[in-house]
Amino acid sequence: MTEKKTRTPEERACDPASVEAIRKAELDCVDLSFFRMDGQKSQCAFGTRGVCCRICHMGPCRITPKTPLGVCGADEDTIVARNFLREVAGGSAAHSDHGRHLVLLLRKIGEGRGGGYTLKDEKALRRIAKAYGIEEGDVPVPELAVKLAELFLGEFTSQEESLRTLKLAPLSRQGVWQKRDASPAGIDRMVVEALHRTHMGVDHDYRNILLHAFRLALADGWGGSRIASQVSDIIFGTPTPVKSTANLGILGARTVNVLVHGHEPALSEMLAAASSDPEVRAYAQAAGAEGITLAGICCTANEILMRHGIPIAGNFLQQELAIVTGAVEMMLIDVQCCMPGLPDVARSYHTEIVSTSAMAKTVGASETRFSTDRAYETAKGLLKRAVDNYGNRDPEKVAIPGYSKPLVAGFSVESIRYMLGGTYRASFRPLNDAIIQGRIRGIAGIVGCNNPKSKLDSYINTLTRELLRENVLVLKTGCAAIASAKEGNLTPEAAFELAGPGLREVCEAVGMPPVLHMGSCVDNSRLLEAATEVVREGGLGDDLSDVPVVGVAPEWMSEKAIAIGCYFVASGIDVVLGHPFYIEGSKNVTSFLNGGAKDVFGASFHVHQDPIEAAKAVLKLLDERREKLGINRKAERKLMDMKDRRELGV
Ligand code: NFS
Ligand code: SF4
Repeated sequence: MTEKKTRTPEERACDPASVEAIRKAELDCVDLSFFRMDGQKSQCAFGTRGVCCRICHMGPCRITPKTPLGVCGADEDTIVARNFLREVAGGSAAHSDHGRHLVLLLRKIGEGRGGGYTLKDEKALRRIAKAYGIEEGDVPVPELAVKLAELFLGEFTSQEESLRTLKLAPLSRQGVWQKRDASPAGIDRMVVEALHRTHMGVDHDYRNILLHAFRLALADGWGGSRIASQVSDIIFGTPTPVKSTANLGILGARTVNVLVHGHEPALSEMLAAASSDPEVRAYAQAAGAEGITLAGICCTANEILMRHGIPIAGNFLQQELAIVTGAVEMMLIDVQCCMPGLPDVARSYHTEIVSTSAMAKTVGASETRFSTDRAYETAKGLLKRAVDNYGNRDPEKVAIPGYSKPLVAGFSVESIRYMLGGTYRASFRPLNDAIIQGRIRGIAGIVGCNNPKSKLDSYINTLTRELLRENVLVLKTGCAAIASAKEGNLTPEAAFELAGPGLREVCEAVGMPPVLHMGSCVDNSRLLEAATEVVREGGLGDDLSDVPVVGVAPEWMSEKAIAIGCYFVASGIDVVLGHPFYIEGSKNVTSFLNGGAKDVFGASFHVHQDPIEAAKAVLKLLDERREKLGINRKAERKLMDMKDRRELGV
């Protein structure tokens, strides 16, 4: 148990459910990441500044005023840029490998070896195949699935040819990438090349290293992540608006609670199906439970929320807190963002932690290997095991914080198009018009994680409120979206309370929340897709660097967030960070990423540790773009008449 606790529960989290659970953990003497953060109080200044190099064994070398060069002669620019590129490689690899696993499943299904998996959305298959130029209209579905899977696998392995997914970007953006030599070839090759370039004695020019960081990130955003979203839509269905609830209060006092945590949606989809299997339900009832509550943590939560309305137990920093409620029979973990400390927390309660991925074992967790062939059987077996564990729940240790909020999620680009324009004239036109008229000032994509360095959800929610008041439409993914869900901001009613008059009018007319939940972190590719739709619809410039769109990563912690930031910037979208990268040991790297990148890609990073300052920065960036487009006049204040409403398609 970490001794030094310097912050109260109220200082660590802003939602009451988390505050209660942190307090309970203190009483139960359970160690949490929140407390360990305090133990790590003075974190290494060399690491924070990015000037520690342990790439070869002449080192580790640390750059100081007295030792400005490593043993090999590398200076701070080389070292900082190399460390940064390796982080982008880690993040891009994680997203893209997730995408690859889905592509392999798509191919299996097409070949008739998909076990219980089918293609739920054949329309999506045809639509996406068409976008890649391989849909001839008469190819049978299984064959087309195999063809598309092969094409996607080629995106991973292509040696010299640029990614085909890049063609989904606006033409002028493709031109920027060509001109800047930033178009990535195969995703795997880009990751390997990043490791090669950063090996001792290879690439030493920080500009060249950073250019590869952007190139590689593009292979993630337009490649691996985009493919992951597309294939998920084909196999599991393209999301449409769906109602649900979020926060720890969704756990049932008298149900068997099973949490899915991690990122890959294949098993959780099967669990979703199996949780309503009559046999499993009867089994739960026979054990004295009222049923099974299946809920999610982190991005797996977002995946099954988007498609099935399965409730969300919490975001990243709530993974331990969910166990602390004492009411979770089983937590299933796979890849990414699952803390290795979970089994330690679980030891104080009766929760079984089950690791389901052969590449992601955790000491202290039991293992159930999950294969696609027997997926449904495995899912049923796991749920029954959770039921068996229900009897071990210790009523003395149970305290479920009674807080949860309703939400609406499921905003894929397709569903936004329908929502705005209706079935017959589905289009982004009403959104573009609202931006041009100034009713909507611009769009902010708020994404990313939680980080125990700051108060859970606080920055995200403060920033979101500020921007809504200023008529900025907010699109969200990942743990940032869950933060809004817990605040009740993902409901159409939130528009009355929080949105400025222009945004409120649009939300009311369409019946949409002012914050649109677009999915998991790989679904940040949907944000690129949405911004591309805005460009295609016309009237707001011809490149992503023209459109009044800004990305924000408030409480980020993961390498994936760095990769996301880089592909946004390389796509021409400015990104505001709630705290800086580990680059400040190099003035050159810092000034390139936080400024110079604009000359290359038309966008850069901006660091603002205060959410109010961040909101001002977002508005300034949006207004600069509006100014350039010549639409930065004050919105005419008038109430919508019938004509306006008809134009909005309602
Ligand atoms: Ni994104 Fe989603 Fe959450 Fe951060 Fe982790 S779950 S993939 S990395 S912590 S937002
Ligand atoms: Fe030191 Fe150079 Fe080796 Fe890095 S690569 S550890 S700076 S000698």
